[in-house]
Amino acid sequence: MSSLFPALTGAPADRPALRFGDRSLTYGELGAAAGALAARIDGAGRVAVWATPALETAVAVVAALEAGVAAVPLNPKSGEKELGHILSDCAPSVVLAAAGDELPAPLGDLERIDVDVHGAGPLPGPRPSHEDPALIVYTSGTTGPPKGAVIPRRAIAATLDALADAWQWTADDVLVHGLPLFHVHGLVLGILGPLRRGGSVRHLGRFGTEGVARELNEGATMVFGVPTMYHRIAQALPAEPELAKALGRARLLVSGSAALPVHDHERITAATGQRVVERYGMTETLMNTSVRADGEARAGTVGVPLPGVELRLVEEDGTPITSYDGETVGEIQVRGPNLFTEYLNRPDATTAAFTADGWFRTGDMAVRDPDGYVRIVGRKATDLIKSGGYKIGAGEIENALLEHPGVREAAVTGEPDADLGERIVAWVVPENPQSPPTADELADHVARRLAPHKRPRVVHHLSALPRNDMGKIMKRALRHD
Ligand code: MCA
Ligand code: AMP
Repeated sequence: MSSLFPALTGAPADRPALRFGDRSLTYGELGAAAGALAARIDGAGRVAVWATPALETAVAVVAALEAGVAAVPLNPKSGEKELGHILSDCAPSVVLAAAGDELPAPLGDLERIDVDVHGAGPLPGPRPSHEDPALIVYTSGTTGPPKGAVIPRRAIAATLDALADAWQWTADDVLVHGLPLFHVHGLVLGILGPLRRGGSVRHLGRFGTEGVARELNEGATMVFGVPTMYHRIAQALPAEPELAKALGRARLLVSGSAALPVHDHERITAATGQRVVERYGMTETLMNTSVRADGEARAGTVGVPLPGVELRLVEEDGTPITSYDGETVGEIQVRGPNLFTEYLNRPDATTAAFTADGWFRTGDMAVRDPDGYVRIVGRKATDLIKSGGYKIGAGEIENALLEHPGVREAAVTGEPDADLGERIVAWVVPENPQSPPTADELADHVARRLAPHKRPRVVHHLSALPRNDMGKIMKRALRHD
């Protein structure tokens, strides 16, 4: 396979590639730094990448892809339990991190390589094959610890080229980006996407409306964000006329990872004259659909299947729905070169995720308009929560809560939240009703063990959880009194 990033050798060496705050790299510098690091990790099997929002993360991932070594991006805020699980599951031989970054205990036994963003070495010659794993990205399921989705090089190339077609995305685009770099959205779309096009990316370090406005005023053309970010933009617009003007200059505003409420679409369009384009994807499938840059804007839809992606809706029993009537709800199944290959070490989960003829079951429920536009209406599993664009399994948090000595029983649900889409709610039966653990204590406990975004935002104490005759918790019957 040819390089995923032809611009590393084909673009003028002084062309800007990456900027994080006041640190930046041109294509020439990125190629040299990635070449030097690729030589050091050649044959390493798998490398973990301490995925802070920094140049080092981008250089580390590009080096791994050039070397044909699978990279496992790690959330630098992962708690010990989550990190321990990921490391024992994927068994990396090395961790790549920025010099000076402190790594927590579970990484202590691994060889560490500090990423030198000013390194210099030639890019490796022969390329790995299409099907070789490029990334292993951990993603939550309804129960149990996160699973590692193995994403091949072919899927990254296919999805980024399909998006280039849908969004008319070129080397002239400059992306403003404030997403984390340990998930598909921020890493594959936000970093690898501009680099594959030969364009550039300016990462804000952390999302803020001032940063978005500043970069758009200084020539950036595109914004990628999760709905929470667009909600915060919509909230800020009335008081920040400069933000409206800056957004009005953008070529393309893209939202994804969860549904952007129509109200936020409308507020942004009214204030800026711009529409926000939604696309729909998943860690396991990369991108499936999008509203096209040259297509009709239709708030509340995720557009049409991307080139090369087959998409169908199926009934509960698996029968395909053939009518596009905008009303019949079915589960979305997809097939195409954008799909992952497997869940690492989980053949059972991999088999369950696909039909016999190779369609991936997304678990997302949708209808299709007569002209093919897809509208997502919900999810099959109520135990999957989308909060701030992060997918979080209820079971994983319940298990963490049960490890707290003050918790006898626990159930976790999601409830609507204007900012986060959904917020995590914990329903807890305390060991001692006279001195139940506080909400902050439980939030800290979960944040420390798993990750801060998985912490419950609301905690209710109950004397018992509602259960059916089989002893199963009836989550729909959970009420606070
Ligand atoms: C608060 N904090 C804590 C605690 N409480 N830390 C430890 N213990 C606690 N008890 C810290 C947090 O770590 C965070 O720090 C800060 O306080 C604020 O936390 P929080 O309220 O959770 O964050 P937020 O500012 O509300 O975050 C909103 C956000 C974020 C910026 C929109 O949710 C986000 O970045 N979402 C992106 C998710 C994403 O990329 N999803 C892609 C996956 P600090 O601020 O320092 O961090 S989906 C995907 O990839 C598919 C393919 C797709 O379709 O895209
Ligand atoms: P993840 O597993 O974290 O990659 O998240 C994938 C899930 O995010 C999908 O299965 C959808 O439920 C949801 N998702 C992604 N993009 C959208 C969107 N534009 N609208 C609604 N849901 C979305």
